[in-house]
Amino acid sequence: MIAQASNLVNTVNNTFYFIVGVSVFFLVIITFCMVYFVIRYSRKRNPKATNIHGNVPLEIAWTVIPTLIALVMFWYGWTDYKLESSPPADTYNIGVTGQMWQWRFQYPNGLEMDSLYLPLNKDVKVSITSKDVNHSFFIPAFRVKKDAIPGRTNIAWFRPEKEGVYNFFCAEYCGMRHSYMITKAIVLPLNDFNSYINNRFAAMKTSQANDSIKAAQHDTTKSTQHK
Ligand SMILES: [Cu+2]
Repeated sequence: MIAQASNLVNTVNNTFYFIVGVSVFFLVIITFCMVYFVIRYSRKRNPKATNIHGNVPLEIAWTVIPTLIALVMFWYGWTDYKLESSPPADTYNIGVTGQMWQWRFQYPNGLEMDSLYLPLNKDVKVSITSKDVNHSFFIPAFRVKKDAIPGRTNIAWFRPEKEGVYNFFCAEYCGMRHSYMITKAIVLPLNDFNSYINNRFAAMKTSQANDSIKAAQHDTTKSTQHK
């Protein structure tokens, strides 16, 4: 069983189970009828076949019943879609960029990472895009999947409800190393999350500062050598 770690799990699961349930139900009935008819109406038991020309009640039944079933499937799907496409007003916003073959996550303070750190029990909105070809943002434990399309920003939202480390996949074949385009979604309690993000941001700033000092030193040595 896939982990269940977000507020979207129940609605997505219900839709899935309903469709699987209906499919299994009809698979059993149809298979049973096929086998029964093959035996009951074999040439040995039923040597003289009869032709049937239309049966109005039967035709109404096999039009109306599947239509109703399809409408119930649609209703389940629509409920999911409405929930998934209307993020609440107050969300924590993260930018997501897919590229061959890695994910990059941009945080509000300017931090950029290649793992998706998330605050527990906080509504998170992700703005998903791509630098090159189509990718797809997919966290099975959250039941969230959204395409990453170049030149376009797709929105998804969810509320992580269980601390832990979850698989994060690219779910759109995007070239040779597509299967390596895996990372982790890490859910931390809000305080731990905030301090982690701030520490990483500070570390990023220090290393950037060191880099520019090194670059400056490099430039001065070069210019002295030229003299
Ligand atoms: Cu990809």
